[in-house]
Amino acid sequence: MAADQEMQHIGAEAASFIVVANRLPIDAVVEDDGQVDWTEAPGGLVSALAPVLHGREAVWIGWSGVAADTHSDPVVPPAKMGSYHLVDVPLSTDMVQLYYEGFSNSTLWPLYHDRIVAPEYHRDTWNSYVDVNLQFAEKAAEVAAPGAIVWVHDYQLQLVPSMLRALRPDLRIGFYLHIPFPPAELFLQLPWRQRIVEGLLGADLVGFQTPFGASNFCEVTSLLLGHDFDFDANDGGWIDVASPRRVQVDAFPISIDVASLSELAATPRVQARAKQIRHELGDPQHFLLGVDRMDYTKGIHVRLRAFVELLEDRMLDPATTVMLQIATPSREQVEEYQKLREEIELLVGRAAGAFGEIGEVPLRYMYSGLPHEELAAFYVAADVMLVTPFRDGMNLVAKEYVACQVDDNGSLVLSEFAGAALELPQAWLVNPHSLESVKETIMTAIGTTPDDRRRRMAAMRAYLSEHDVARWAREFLEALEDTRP
Ligand code: ADQ
Repeated sequence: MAADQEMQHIGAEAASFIVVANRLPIDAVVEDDGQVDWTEAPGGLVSALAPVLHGREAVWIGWSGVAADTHSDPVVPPAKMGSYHLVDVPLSTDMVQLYYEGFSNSTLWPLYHDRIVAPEYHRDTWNSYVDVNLQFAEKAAEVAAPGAIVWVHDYQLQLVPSMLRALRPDLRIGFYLHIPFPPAELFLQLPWRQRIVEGLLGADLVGFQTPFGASNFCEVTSLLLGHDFDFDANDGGWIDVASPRRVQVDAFPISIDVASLSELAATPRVQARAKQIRHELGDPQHFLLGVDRMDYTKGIHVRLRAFVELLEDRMLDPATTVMLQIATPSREQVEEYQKLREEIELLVGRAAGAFGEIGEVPLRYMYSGLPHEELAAFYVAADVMLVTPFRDGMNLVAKEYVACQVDDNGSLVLSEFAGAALELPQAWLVNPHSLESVKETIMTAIGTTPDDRRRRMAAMRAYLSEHDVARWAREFLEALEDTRP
């Protein structure tokens, strides 16, 4: 579609602020008659950006989540959601398989998460990744006003910054990676490593979750392209002094809407539901909780094994302790995710056989997503939250749990390999590769004094109340606006 037709379609003047992300913030609901309906899927990014959007004409560019060739009628997402005009990037079933399930989730995702499973390197998935990135870049180039700000998100779109720069040199482009950026010895395995680095360097600002991600990126850029970086101690960023545009690289740890989640957790409705949940679980003395997308990076089986061994060792009493794992279905078309689900369900089934009495099963499991308020009630109800990923960019579940402990009660067991560990050192930090240390840490968290528990939780809550998602968005966008004139 030509630029002015696209503008007519979005019903806006050319946009001054553009978000480019793999997914639009909407979900398709397929009705019984095959019609596709849409619901808003607000999420963290939408609420984070709300305060910075005042007075701006904003566009969100992304895929609807429905392959364009799976329905007889064309799949047309709504033109607007909240304050955003939505611009759909239609993807065919082939593209979803190659670009999304293939290169994004079977190559980049495992490579960037420490090779927990082996990444696959296929030329056809790479070629599709290039094609789809170009489609996103072209859409952004079509709708952007002169000098607009474009914020590109995540590992699926790492080529967009340079492609967009080539089409529209006038734009100010920021890129943010939500997952870890791996160390050189891993990243250099990628056959298309240089293309990815050059893709990212099309941005004016490249943001990562942690300083490790930022310094890993600087290192591979030096190794592959010979660029030097100056560290600016004042604002903590690195500047690529070899690039004429002086690309800035920095860490911006993402967060959550702390105030509104704490407010929700404190409501009588959620507090009452939390009590009811404990009651439904048999009013256990200790209630341990895990909440994750079903993903092999999250270390779900590590915490389940630790829990089962603690029961076997008689360190925990199955009559008075309950652990619940809630796992949201995720990437179910990818083989590694199917294997993981089978492995987890086998573990849960064995534990039920070994320790379950009638009406008394210490390890519970739900394979479903929960509504926001219900999830908050589970967080409020849990005595110990187990967050044990092998590698995680940030991990918002850890922050959500802390935000919900409005009485400063509750213990967080947190992997050292989650970005959140750098910000929440008062959690019970644990190495998920060591089953013994996970077991010991669970027991320490359960056995700590009420005073110690409160002191730790209060410190984490104080930190988070100052570092919420609105601050994250503001700091990124201020840094982006401060890059070259
Ligand atoms: P994810 O890998 O998806 O995100 P995470 O940060 O924990 O991981 O966010 C998951 C979100 O899904 C949370 O908001 C959580 O509440 C929600 N969720 C999980 N299980 C749920 C359930 N059963 N029902 C309802 N909601 C559920 C990626 C990176 C992270 C990074 C985020 C944000 O992998 O490292 O923190 O992006 O940048």
